[in-house]
Amino acid sequence: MTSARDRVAACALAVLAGLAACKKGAKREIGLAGRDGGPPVVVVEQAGQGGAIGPLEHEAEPNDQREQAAALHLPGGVEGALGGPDDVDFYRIDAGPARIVSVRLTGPAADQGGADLILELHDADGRSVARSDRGPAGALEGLPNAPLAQGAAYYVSVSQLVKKGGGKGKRRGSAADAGAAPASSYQLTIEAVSPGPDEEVEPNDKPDQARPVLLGEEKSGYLGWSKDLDLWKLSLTGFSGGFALDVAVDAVEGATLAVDILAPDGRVLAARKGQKDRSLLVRGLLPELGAAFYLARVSGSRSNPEQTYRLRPTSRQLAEGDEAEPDDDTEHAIAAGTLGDGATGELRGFLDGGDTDVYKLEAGREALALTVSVEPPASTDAVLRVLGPSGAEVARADGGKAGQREEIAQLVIGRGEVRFVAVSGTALGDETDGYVLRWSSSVDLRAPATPADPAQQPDQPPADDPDEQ
Ligand SMILES: [Ca+2]
Ligand SMILES: [Ca+2]
Ligand SMILES: [Ca+2]
Ligand SMILES: [Ca+2]
Repeated sequence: MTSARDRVAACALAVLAGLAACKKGAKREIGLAGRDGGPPVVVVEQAGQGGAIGPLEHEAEPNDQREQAAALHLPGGVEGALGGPDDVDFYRIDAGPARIVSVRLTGPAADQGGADLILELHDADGRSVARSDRGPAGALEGLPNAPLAQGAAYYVSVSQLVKKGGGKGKRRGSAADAGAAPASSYQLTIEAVSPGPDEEVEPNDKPDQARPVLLGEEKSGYLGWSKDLDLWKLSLTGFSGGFALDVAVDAVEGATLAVDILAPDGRVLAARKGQKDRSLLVRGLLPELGAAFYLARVSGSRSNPEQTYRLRPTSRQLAEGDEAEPDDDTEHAIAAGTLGDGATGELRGFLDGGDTDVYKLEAGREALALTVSVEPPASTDAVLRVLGPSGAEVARADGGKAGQREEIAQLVIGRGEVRFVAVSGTALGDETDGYVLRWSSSVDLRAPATPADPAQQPDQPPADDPDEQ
């Protein structure tokens, strides 16, 4: 939904940065004009947004303190330069009505004399509201949808990342920085944006700020700044018994996604972490009885002001043997069956983003030998464990590589004892297929005869048949 605006803004920045990366064909027009060595003028036609940026104003030093900050008009922009590693430039924004703004900061790459820039939005008291520190020099820093409260004053600061410590990198205050280093130029722009009905509205890091999402809907949001948290309210109305909730979040370039599913009272029901540049799935959540909604909390390792993630909750009918989350520990283990001579079972599940699945095998009436195996999908390196009644590990299989079967064979289980089977592993977080877990039990021929019921013991052949010698 935001692509047109994003493209325009990205093109504007690309023009600012002197890059030739823009494709024509967008409805909105962008022009760049310089007047005989005068300041560059960036014109952004924003049919839907009613904004235009340009010409860029020039920074006026000193502006190292908030009290010295010049106004950054909305929409507007400024050309400035950091005079050294310790220089900080402040600009003031007067919000007027409550609104959402997109702030973008660009500068040259390191080989063009650029610095690793940091963009930060502060409230009137100087508290950090949002920070973009993606680096390196030349990378876009941006806050794509920062919320401004009505009538409040805000400050934007531009600074640079200075490597500290005794490494071989630049040192603060070293001779090289004392005055020889050229100023690092930057361009800072700001414009108001209007979220569409399927886009997030910041702030949304608290439950009462979460936007509702119905099953089957798709919503989008930004990992908008460092440590941005986005909460979504996943409606569970109309959920039938035997159906489970699946949540998909599409990949964001450069980021490792994390998705937590929370109960209305804030309990974390599932915590998943994906892998860089990959989507993340949370599958098979069985809604608690009476729960009207769950919360999905989306975050990422790195912000991306240009590309949104997309969130899609769906429902799926569970088949016999499908796991139902949460089942991450012995307390929430899935009852997988009762051990007995000749008893078998087959179960299916997913190991999305650091998930662990625990199954409970009920006590048998006789000493048994348990064999359990897991066949993971191609990209998952599975770990199979058997746990005792207290949760302590009694057996483990982790010899295979990704996609290879793991097995624990002929594990002796005493009469009346409970065992848990735990499946975990390094999964991609968005692998389509799940694993298959199989177990079987048989009377343990090595176990001593059960004293309480000797008549039931089958006739056992001697371990060493003399006739075969
Ligand atoms: Ca966000
Ligand atoms: Ca947020
Ligand atoms: Ca699972
Ligand atoms: Ca699980």
